[in-house]
Amino acid sequence: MKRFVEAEPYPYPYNGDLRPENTVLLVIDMQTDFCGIGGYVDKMGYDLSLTRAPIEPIKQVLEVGRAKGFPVMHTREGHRPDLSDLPENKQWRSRQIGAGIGDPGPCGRILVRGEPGWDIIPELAPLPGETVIDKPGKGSFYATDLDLLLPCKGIQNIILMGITTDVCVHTTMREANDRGYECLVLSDCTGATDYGNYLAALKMIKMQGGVFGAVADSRRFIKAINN
Ligand code: C5J
Repeated sequence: MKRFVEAEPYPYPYNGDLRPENTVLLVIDMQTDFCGIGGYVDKMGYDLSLTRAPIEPIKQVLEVGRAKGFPVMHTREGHRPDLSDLPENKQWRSRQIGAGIGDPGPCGRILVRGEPGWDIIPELAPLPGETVIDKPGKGSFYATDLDLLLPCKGIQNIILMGITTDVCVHTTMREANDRGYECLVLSDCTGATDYGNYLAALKMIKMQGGVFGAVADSRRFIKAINN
């Protein structure tokens, strides 16, 4: 049976083959550092309501998706405590905006593995057995084993959620797209530090017939998987 999500700019996935056996729900960087008080994004002075907006819609997608048997994977951006995997220029740039990666903050050392701010927020905590990918950069494929895990599980479709739309979600989607994965970004399950960037990031996906994949909201995705 073919199954499509009412998405833009085309019904997703292109071939109608949407099943728990070939589709992963990928939740990107829902960490305190990106959406919690005292975390990295908060220290930079951005509006936390923008990066917190996707929390409830993601919860709903995960609840239905898990019940239907879709695998869930989570990512966390962070660096080793000795910062040996932190490029000097990344640290330098973060210090320009007053939120130096590796420096102490209200939620521990910023974007450092094992610190409270680096943890996934309790509302979206991974369930036992769900895969968590620790990544040092924006993309979820670079310097991780995601590129091995997905083909081993037979995954063809990636449903992207999380933060931030224009940075880690986009980078991951672009990496996945070049590898031939069929990507869907759920518009209400993602957010950026700037609303204009959020809108632009979603628009970019839909250019050129869906240059990176497609966009739909959580309601349409849930409707499709409930069918
Ligand atoms: C950033 C992310 N913005 N998760 N990370 O550095 O988008």
